[in-house]
Amino acid sequence: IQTQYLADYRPYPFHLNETRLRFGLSDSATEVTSELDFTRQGEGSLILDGGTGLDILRLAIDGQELAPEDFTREGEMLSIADSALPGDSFTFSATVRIDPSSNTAFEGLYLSGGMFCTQCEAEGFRHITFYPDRPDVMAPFRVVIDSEQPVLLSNGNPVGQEPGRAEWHDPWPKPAYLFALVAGDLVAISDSYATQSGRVVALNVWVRPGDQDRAGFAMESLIKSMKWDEEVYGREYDLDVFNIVAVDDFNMGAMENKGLNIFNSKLVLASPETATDADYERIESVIAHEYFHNWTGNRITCRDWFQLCLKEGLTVFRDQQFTSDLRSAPVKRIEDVQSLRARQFREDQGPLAHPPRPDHYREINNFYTATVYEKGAEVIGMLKRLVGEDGYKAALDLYFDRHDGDAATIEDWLLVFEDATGRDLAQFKRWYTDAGTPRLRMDEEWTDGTLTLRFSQETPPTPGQDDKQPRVIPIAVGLIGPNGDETRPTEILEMTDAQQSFTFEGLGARPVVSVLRGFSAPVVLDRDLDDAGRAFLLAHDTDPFVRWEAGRELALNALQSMAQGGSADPAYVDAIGRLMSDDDVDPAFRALCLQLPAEEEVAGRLAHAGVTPDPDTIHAAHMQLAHSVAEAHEDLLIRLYQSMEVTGGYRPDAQDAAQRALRLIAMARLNLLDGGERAATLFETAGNMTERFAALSAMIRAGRADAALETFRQEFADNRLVMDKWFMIQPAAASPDQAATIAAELSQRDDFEWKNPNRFRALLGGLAANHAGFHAADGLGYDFTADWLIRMDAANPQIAARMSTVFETWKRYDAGRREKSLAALQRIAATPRLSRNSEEMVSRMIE
Ligand code: B3K
Ligand code: ZN
Repeated sequence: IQTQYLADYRPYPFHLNETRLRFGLSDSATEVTSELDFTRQGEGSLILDGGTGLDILRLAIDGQELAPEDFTREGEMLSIADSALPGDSFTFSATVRIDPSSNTAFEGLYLSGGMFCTQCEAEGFRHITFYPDRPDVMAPFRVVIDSEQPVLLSNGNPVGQEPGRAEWHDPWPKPAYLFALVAGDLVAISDSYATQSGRVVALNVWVRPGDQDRAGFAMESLIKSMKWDEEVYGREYDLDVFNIVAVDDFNMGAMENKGLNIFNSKLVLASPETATDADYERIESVIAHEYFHNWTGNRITCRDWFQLCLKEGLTVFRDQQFTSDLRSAPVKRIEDVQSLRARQFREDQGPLAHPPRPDHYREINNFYTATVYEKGAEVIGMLKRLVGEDGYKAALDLYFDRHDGDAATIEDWLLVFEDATGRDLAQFKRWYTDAGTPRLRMDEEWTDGTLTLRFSQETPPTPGQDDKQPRVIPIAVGLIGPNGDETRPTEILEMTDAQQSFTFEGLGARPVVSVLRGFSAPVVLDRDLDDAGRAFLLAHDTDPFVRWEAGRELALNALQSMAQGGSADPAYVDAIGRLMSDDDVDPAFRALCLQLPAEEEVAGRLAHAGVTPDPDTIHAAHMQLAHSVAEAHEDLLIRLYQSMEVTGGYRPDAQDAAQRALRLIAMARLNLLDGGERAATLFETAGNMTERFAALSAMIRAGRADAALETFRQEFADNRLVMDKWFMIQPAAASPDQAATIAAELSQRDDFEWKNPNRFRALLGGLAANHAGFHAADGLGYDFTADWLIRMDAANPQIAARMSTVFETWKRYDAGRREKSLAALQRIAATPRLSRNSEEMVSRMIE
């Protein structure tokens, strides 16, 4: 396998003036004719990317068919002999035949339930035709689709539509990864939007006939996104139409193709009866994310794939801002930190660690990671904290001005911040080029009204990066007086050295330090604060993040000591009771505080402290702490379960969702005392999926779900998305000793349509979400997972490789588990014809 290096970047020697494509669609023999107008702009031969699945029917230059000696095909490349080029400007043309019906990798042109669709990012276009398939080659596109399918869509504006044929023109130069085509039996729900300058845009959400009544929320979310990007970033939409299509078979969440976003149907379709509050929130944010890419990604794209976080980090940051504006900012921040810690910190602390801007890869699809996306967004959050609101706005305006139409780099991005604010960002750049999560240690010294905070930072080695230099860390600090009042509001301390102190003078009494407010930097903070201090912050801090964090630390400390043979610490149980009974506190925030840190997180914390985590003991500790909370606060939980009931019709807004969240977590705690009684009643009576699904999950945990699971299955057998939930929750909520067996049984069912990525992820992801179940000492979880990864790899390498990350923490555990997980990984590695995707992932994990 060849490794690609950032240092090897060379510009393409030709400029592409226009791309014209004609598709003659047919399930197994689609013909694609391309005409590419090139002009030489540098030294080098004409080399085009093109996979082995392209059957060449004709190649020509300026209409002149090429003879066999005019070109060579090697692997995924077509080279044209210099002698075949007539001069500096010419039109290259190819007619190829491809077979969408055999495309189970869902990359390039494929079929999903009889409908044609495409996925080209990162390198899928080369499976459609020969092309300079790299993001820095941009051109306007003209596309003609010949097909009997009733709806024929591509990028840009429609310029001709007649039965059997459609023509599209996209005037905005774009790289091939943003190309899209859809042809199928689809219906739209339609609306329109007038932009701030008065352009009227036709909006459509295309779904299968029968799904229209579940597409309304996606449309509302799109309109909110268009408005928000105008108001907050001054960015307006730039075509006459904006189409969204829902597709059942899709490798990831969604794709920002210019003017034609293609979505996994689970991120479009929602009704109260079929989608949960979490599904609604996710739909809203992903619709926004893809829409926001129109500027951050499409109008300004990436020079090469090493720069992926240029568009992804920024677009995640923007969608996070959008959700905070529409819903609750503190709750959104806490949720984002939870996800960052669970996914990105885990990645950064294991064998797959890489910088937000990697400098080498073997398979780029393996780098659509939490580090590129979520850490990429955190780095922008830090930049904004350092330069302030005004600096950020000035830098972004300059970015859009200076780079519109460009394929840009992280250097370009940092330079607009330097130019707009006058700051030197040379040291800050390490956040982009270095992997690993810094450890930040804080010690306090108090003398005569002066508080000194001594910080030290250290980043542990990561693969290929042994020595780490200090980073710029914005540390947001506030001080709380002994009576609970804030004595110093938030200020940002800028740490740049390995060790650095900051003093606060003229303080009357010793304050409690509220540090890393709003999670001002993606670091692991270490400080000596006793349980009383944490309980104090949980009760009094004005910063919601630190408040939540204090509760979480109490819970983690309790779990950590219980998992090492200690007993449940009353500090957490008492403090959480006080918070729960405070009706002035947002129910969503209370719900977050009542959640216990995931077992996986406890394992990570123990490993970090040098203790080998035992999944079974951690699971037992988790159950026991939840039980202690339930017993200590039964009356309070019952009161919350009753008072938080939402009456009236279902609305997916933040207020109602918050009440449901608090009510349902109260139910989950009470479930440990009432043997699933409340859950069983709720399952029968609830009218929405949020409550029914929480009830079903609680019933599984209470061991009384057999009939309910069957009722649920019968009711939703025709709804793929709901059935995914059914496949997911059974291994996820099972008792650990049964989880792998249950997953194995489910995988034998006829309705386990494993080639569908959502279904596959539901079952394997459900098992992996059961920490003690996946890591069961008998190794059944590892074996089951490896069997299916091997099978999936032959059909869909991207999905197999992505799912293989369930093994990334294998080195943390005891010798018996390590031996079994390593054997599973080695078995995958030894599979004949293993994909480049899985080969890269597995070898990085084994090394
Ligand atoms: N840009 C796409 C992801 C493409 C993944 C390719 N394996 C979706 C997004 O981030 O918006
Ligand atoms: Zn994105």
